[in-house]
Amino acid sequence: MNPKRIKKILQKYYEMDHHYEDGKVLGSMYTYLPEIVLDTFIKFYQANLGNEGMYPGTKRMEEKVVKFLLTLSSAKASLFEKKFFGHIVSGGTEANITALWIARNMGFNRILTTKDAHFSIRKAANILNIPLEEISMNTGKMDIGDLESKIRDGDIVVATAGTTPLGIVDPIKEIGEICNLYDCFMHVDAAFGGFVIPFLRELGYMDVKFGFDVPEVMSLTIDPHKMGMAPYPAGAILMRGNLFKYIEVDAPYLVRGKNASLLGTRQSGSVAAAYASILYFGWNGYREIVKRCMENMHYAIRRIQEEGFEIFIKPELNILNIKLKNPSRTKREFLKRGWSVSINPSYGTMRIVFMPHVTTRVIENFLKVLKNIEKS
Ligand code: 0PR
Repeated sequence: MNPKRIKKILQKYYEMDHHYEDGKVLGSMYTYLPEIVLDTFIKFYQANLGNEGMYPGTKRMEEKVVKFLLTLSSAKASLFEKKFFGHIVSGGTEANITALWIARNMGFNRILTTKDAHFSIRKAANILNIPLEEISMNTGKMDIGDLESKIRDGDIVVATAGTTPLGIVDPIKEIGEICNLYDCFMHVDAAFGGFVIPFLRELGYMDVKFGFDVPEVMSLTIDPHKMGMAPYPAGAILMRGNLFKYIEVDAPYLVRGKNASLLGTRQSGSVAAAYASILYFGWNGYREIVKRCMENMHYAIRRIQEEGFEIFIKPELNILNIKLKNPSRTKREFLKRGWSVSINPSYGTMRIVFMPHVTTRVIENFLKVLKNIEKS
């Protein structure tokens, strides 16, 4: 077939998908990206850090991205002082599995986490055959008292900095203080919050620790492909010390002869693109993104309340929940009208992730549809 015909066929399928530009996507943690970032992805699409010896240039960019992530995570020593280590992986799921895989191989043998931890933690527990015990929550946060009563030596405590359903930050510092009293491994899932919390601190919205400035934190998930404005697949796993040795295997036929990641071959155009994004936005650019997302969310809170709807739980990050009588029905009605929305059935809410594509215009359109559905 000639390319023109192929394009025509593909267009049909393209139009079946949702696109951020359409202004009807409310529940996604991803957004549209600058052209330079996408061009970089295509330029480096052949790179495969599964065989990193063949791509020393892309490997250098991976180190630069990791260095930036370590800065976000308040790691004082740089990558090159050999105190902290990191890999770009396919996403938060792989990052969480990798952290728990390392912890298990170090001898830790039970996971403690909350119901609102991302489902990838449950996947990891299942794959790695580690029992998981739930810690109860208090207004969306891990309950310290319940943790204190259940924790014992050998546990892996998984805290979340920016939960998927509510965008709430567990009390990381207090959890660390409890972990300090036991022989525990503490992992923080900041897949979403890692690119938000440092800027909320600078903007004066909150003042909490979530990273390596909490001395007990051994590993951290932080994803460029969420608020880091990088294309999939780009998650990251950061470690205090070179703990990757616990999962390293010999791979004699590869240029480096060793491999220490869950995936073998891995798409690494996204590593170059994540670096391009860091160059494009820089620290101040990311802060401006967070500022705009928060301002749009506060506009939405005011307008939602004006229209007589109720906000569920005071949001900490750029994730907002609206209390509804029958969220499943509301979701169905939105889907029928061409929207992509997300609900939290256990909280009886609809959830909006304020990514850059969720503008005030999108919110006004959303409110019109919401009023219409809720009245019918
Ligand atoms: N940890 C947290 C706190 C997360 O929110 C997520 C994903 C993960 C880990 C797993 O990350 P990966 O999906 O990169 O493996 N949270 C979103 C979710 O499950 C992911 C998402 C992104 C969903 C875009 C929809 C979408 O359009 O809700």
